[in-house]
Amino acid sequence: MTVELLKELSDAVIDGNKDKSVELTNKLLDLGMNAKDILDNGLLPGMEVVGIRFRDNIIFVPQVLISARAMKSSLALLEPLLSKAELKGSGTVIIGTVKGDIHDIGKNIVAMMLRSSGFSVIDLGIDTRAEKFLDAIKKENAEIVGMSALLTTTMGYMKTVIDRIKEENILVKVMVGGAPISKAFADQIGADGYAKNATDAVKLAKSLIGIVTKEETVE
Ligand code: B12
Repeated sequence: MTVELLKELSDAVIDGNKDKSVELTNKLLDLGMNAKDILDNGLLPGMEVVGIRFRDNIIFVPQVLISARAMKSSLALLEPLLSKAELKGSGTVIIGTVKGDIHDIGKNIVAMMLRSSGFSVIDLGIDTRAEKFLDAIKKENAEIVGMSALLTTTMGYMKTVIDRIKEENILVKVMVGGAPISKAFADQIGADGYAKNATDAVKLAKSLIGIVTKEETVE
């Protein structure tokens, strides 16, 4: 039954049916499914299909936008549950999507998961310039800055931000992510870490500030 409902939820995201997506998310929560499972097994697989269809020119920007809207409406229901842990004291993370890039679904999930693991997260939103990152890092005395980029044309901007951080000798760990980013790219631009998804982003953030033991650190 829940497997079918999760499949229906994926389909609602694919179809961009916001009302259905919200209804099914609530139904799964009522049935006792935890928010992380709904995200991983319902919403994300739906968005994956949207990505493939967009890539293959089967659907176009307007359809992707309505799918993103459906996904975001469901995420809004999951956020307070994912953020419930509130284990304060892990550290402060500044996060944002870099300049020129407006993709924020993945970045929002990473922010949500970090909050649920006790990090204090300041989300600078989308299309974020280096100055904005630097100002926030200094103002909040942040331990970590996380940058997201979904476009091959914007991923290079991460290096601009890292170079600025180095120029100003700011002591902050940099983690990067987003679909086109790889560990090799992260190393090349001088980031301290890369994570391929939100779960690994949390492990990475913890390892960057020395919370976990060596065996648990992310490659
Ligand atoms: C949804 C979407 C859109 C939506 C965005 C809505 C929104 N509010 O975010 C809209 C319609 C606005 C859009 C616009 C465009 N898009 Co678009 N979009 C997508 C799509 C289908 C899904 C992205 C997504 O949300 N994925 C789901 C999330 C959960 O995954 P994620 O973002 O990868 O995040 C996870 C990890 O990467 C990681 N992560 C992410 N951020 C971070 C940060 C840190 C610090 C860490 C550690 C980890 C981490 O954790 C996340 C959670 O697990 C992708 C396809 C794809 N396969 O990625 C194309 C895609 C990214 N878009 C693409 C393109 C071309 C565009 C446009 C240029 C289209 C156009 N012609 O106008 C514009 C660009 C606008 C701009 N200036 O940014 C291309 C990019 C190609 C390229 N090589 O650069 C893609 C790959 C589609 C394709 N195959 O052609 N898009």
